Amino acid sequence: MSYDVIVLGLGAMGSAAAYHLAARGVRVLGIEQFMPAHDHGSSHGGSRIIRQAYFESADYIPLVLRAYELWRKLERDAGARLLHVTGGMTLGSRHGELVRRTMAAAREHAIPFEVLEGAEIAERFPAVRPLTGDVAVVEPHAGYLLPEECIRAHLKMAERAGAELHFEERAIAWSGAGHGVEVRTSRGTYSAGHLVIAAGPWAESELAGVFPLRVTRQVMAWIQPRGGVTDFVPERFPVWLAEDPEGGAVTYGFPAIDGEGGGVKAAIHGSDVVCTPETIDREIHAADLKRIVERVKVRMPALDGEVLRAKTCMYTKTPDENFVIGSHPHVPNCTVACGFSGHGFKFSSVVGEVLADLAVRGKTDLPVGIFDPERFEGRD
Ligand code: PYC
Repeated sequence: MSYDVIVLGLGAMGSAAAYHLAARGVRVLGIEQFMPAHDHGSSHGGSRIIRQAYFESADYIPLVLRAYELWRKLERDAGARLLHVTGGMTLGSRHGELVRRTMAAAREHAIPFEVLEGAEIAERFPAVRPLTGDVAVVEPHAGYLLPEECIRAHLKMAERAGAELHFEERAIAWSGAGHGVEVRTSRGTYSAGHLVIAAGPWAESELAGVFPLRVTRQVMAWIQPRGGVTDFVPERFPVWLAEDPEGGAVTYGFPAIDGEGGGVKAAIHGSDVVCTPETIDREIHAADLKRIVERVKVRMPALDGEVLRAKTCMYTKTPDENFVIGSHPHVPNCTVACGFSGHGFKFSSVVGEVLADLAVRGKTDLPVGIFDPERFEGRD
């Protein structure tokens, strides 16, 4: 069977790409090895942060603003609530990288924020006991997305626009073939004019090591706060990121979005435990939970409670922690999206738009220069 575009991987990025392509009248085939919105990769666990004051680089801000527009459009079209604005708090020393870079990025793009100091932080957010010297950069438009619902909404709209979606079908091999591409799967062989590879942590194997990607094991924990969730409800507790007092390491978390009994989700951003989707240890160990609780209770003492549940997921990191989006360096008619480095989900709506632009027009008007796939060429 022949299509205009085949999308390999229907997770966060692939589902959005399939939707944007189909909405443009392109004949799309989407192929996914699992059932939709699965928990084997990087886009599960009920919540993902969305924020505008982008400490990683101000270059992401025009994209995240477009992502907000597209999330709201998707909500209207699919009839689903996906994006919840709670406000966001970035906590740390005024002199630390996290706070300084957050404020600098916000100023560069006139993103609104205010800075709370010392006792003001606990007055606004009673669950927080700031450390000496802490400030909180508070941004009003931050919040969280429901990742599984977002993926389902993109897939629903893709199918409604005419995309053909195959689940529980594993890609075995793909190749550039003349003016197009060919994909062999566990069920058949398909050809298309263009291939989009959005394989998440499977990118390393799908792309045969073309990019220097490093997949790491991450653990998310849902902690029952001592004394209950009163101080953690979204009206009193925003999504947050905090930098360790020694600098560098970042923890993050969410309000109690599932009410009393649902716990408060928190995690450490990044890890040194390298894995693959096949080798990751999906068991949760006492040491995993201890590591998270020890870190978050420093500023949120009530999070010293019982861990109700926990789950592993994976980051796929590039050396500079910027995404890889663009043409495959060696295969014409192939666009790649990978290396989302643990901060990509919020962008998936706009990444879908970019991938559709690249597959159909060979270019995009959105600013994606920092994601150039060729930037690693010639590096060790
Ligand atoms: O994308 O904002 C984010 C984030 C923070 C920690 C992990 N992801």
